[in-house]
Amino acid sequence: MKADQFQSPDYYNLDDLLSDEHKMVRDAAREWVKREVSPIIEEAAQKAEFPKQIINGLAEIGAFGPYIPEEYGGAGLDQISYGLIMQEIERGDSGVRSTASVQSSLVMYPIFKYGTEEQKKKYLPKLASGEMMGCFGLTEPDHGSNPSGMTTTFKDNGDHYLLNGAKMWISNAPFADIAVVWAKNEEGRIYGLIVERGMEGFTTPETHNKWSLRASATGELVFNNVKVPKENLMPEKSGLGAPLGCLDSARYGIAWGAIGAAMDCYDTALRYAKEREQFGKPIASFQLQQKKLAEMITEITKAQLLAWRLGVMRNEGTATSAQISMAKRNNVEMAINIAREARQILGGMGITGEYSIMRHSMNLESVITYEGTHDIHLLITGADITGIPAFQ
Ligand code: TGC
Ligand code: FAD
Repeated sequence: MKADQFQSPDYYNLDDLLSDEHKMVRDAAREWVKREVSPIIEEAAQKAEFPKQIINGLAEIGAFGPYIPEEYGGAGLDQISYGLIMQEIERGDSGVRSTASVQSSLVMYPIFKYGTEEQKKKYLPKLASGEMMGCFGLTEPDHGSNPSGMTTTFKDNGDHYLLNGAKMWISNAPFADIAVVWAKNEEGRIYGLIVERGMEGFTTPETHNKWSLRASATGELVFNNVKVPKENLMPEKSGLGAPLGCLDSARYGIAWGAIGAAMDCYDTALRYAKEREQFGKPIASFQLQQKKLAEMITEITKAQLLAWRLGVMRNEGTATSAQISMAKRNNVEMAINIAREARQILGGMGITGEYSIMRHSMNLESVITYEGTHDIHLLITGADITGIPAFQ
């Protein structure tokens, strides 16, 4: 793979909207990605291996629990810093950002929000340092977009719960030490349980043959009469709103992350177009290529503004779930379109692993599907503006 020459586009001087702390956090993440992710990520993706050696570095740049308070090992940062970290990591690779998103928003966040004080003390510091890795089990083989239909259940069995069922498409499952698992009790009420690797009857078979997110490990969670200690149930929130609350935080991170992937594709295509000559001129001199590049920077700039404004509202505590859905949907579509156009600017070279664009393009096929599909987010906006849910 070519040396990482990334230069971040900032057409509307958005840096002026950032504090010194935001820029410091962002620049540290950017430097780390250049140093530790870019040199190894293509090979990891080609081999379909999660590069475990980056876990410590992710922890050091504050990517595990950026907004979790310092007393629990988190970085204690605001939502804009969290977004900027996700942007920089996904500039490197969506799969690496997935690992950070899951650990922060889908494992640490529910423990922090819905867990007991004992659970917070036991798990959060280790998750923040990367000593312990987690995964999040909501999706099932027969319930993806409609998680409320889940059939994974737990029942009271004296001094423990008995957990049965299966989860599918779970990021980090093959190596996670713990899983935050959403299951129904005997009354059909959804709760989150912390399941630890090693519990009898709990297995995590890996999902192979993915063409997307190849540097991220995906797997199943299978529960066969798993005895889960009662103290592992997170008691502070139940119902579908509990896992969906975690998704709000992760979807927000993706709205920023997708900008990173798009910026990398744009920057690569711009440099290539200025260097590559055909018909005796740089291809950047042709109007058709300029149209592509001009539209890319326009769309990136709009997405940056959307994410920044959403971050401000998240900091104020006023952002709605529907506003988050709009940003996730818009920014991922923006990124996938830019990846496709950028790939074409590189001609044949665009399909090779010499450049990052094809990997981003394939990764974004997962990003547009997970954390709520493109269709589901449109329906969330539709329901919000009309007051009429059209999910069924
Ligand atoms: P609905 O009746 O609308 O809502 C049920 C309850 O939940 C509340 N609620 C929310 N609460 C917090 N945040 C949100 N975003 C919420 N959305 C809804 C709602 O108020 C209600 O509360 P209550 O108290 O009245 O019970 O539920 P529904 O069954 O009609 O479903 C709505 C729908 C389709 C929007 C929802 O189920 C959905 O978002 N589906 C998509 C599923 C999804 O996103 N799965 C993601 C799995 S995790 C993942 O993909 C990780 S990828 C990780 C990575 O690698 O980065
Ligand atoms: P389905 O729900 O079967 O949808 C199939 C198609 O039907 C989609 O186009 C969808 O938009 C459309 N559709 C569904 N319902 C409607 C409707 N009402 N109206 C119109 N169209 C509709 N899940 C986790 O819990 N944890 C994870 O860590 C995790 N990681 C993932 C990693 C990867 C790489 C992938 C690919 C997925 C991951 N997921 C995870 C699962 C992901 O959230 C689901 O794939 C996603 O929610 C969609 O569910 P599904 O695949 O079952 O598709």
